[in-house]
Amino acid sequence: MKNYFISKSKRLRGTPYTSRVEKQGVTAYTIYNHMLLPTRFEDTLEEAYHHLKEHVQVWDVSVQRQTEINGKDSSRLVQLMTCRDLSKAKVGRCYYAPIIDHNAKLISDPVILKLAEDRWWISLSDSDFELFAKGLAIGLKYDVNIFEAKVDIFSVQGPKSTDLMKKVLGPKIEELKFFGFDYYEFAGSKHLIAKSGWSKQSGFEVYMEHEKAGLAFYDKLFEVGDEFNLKPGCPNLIERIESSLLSYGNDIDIGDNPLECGFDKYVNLDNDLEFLGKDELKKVKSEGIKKKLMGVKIDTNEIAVTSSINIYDNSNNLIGELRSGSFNPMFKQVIGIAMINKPYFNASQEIKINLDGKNCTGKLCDLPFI
Ligand code: THG
Repeated sequence: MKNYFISKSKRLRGTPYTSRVEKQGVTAYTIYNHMLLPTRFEDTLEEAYHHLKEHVQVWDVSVQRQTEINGKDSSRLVQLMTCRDLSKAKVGRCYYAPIIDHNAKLISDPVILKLAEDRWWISLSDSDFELFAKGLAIGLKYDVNIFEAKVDIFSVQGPKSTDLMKKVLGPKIEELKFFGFDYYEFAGSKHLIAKSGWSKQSGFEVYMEHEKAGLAFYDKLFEVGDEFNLKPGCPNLIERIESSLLSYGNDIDIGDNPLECGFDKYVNLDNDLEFLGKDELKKVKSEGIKKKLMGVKIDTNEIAVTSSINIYDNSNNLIGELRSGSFNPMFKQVIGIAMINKPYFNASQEIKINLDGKNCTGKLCDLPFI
């Protein structure tokens, strides 16, 4: 596939780490929340996948922007926008939660951090969330402040991430539980660190608020990282599909509701909570969904998905669309994520798909893949 340059400008913001990753050999970016997100270093995608699963990488994921919502009505507003029950949410924990509109359509699938009883960060996927939140708050006259916090995340991902972090911060970091966060001191500043990240290889996310100390922290990791075979990296398409981590704008978007996306465990309807789209979701639940996110295994070893690709059954009936995919070295074939129409929901349904002029066969499967 031919690739093209991105013309940089102020509008496509860099991050505090851009100078670092450019010295470290970044070779491609995508744009996410109007910012630069590295997508490739010198290693191939497949080399980076194997490295991520064996060692440890540091990623510049500043593009995961934080919308801060604080003030007297902040909990009410956050709950109004999500179908996940946050009434018992605890300070010091992260919550993956679908943000939906009045028709129960997906606006974003952020990680929500509860910083204090009346202070939240919404850690966004590539989506138009902040103006939606502001519009609701203005219209409802809620007593809240909403703004983009000055926070830039770097992520430490891979099986050796705990050993690396321990070397820099000490053994206390080992106590952090999945999706918990706490504050750790480095270079005279406290840093919010969560046990989270967009891979299933275990890792941490450092929510950097103090640029000087944060960059010193980033540099320190590379200073001591050799013994863990540390490399600069970025979210890996092969690993994230294999791990079934969804990508907003690719696998799911504003045309889908959370039940169609398989977010059933984050859809809490039996309660007195007030949130947008609740009646619509109850209706969808009683009538049943008409499309559903599923896995696809395709008998080929090459794919580049740059828009959705139609999927057919053996009688040429359109049964859904492929939304992302990549060759997977473990499955030794292409695997992908697709939105499949009713009544073709059964795993092992045989499929046909045309990839760049080549007719391919394959099968549906349930998510997650592993
Ligand atoms: N970290 C932070 N912000 C983010 C992302 C992140 N914002 C954008 C994007 N990623 C949001 N999407 C996801 C998708 C999946 C997960 C996190 C963010 C995830 N899911 C786990 C899973 O599916 O098993 C755990 C979910 C849970 O147990 O609640 O980690 O990566 N800061």
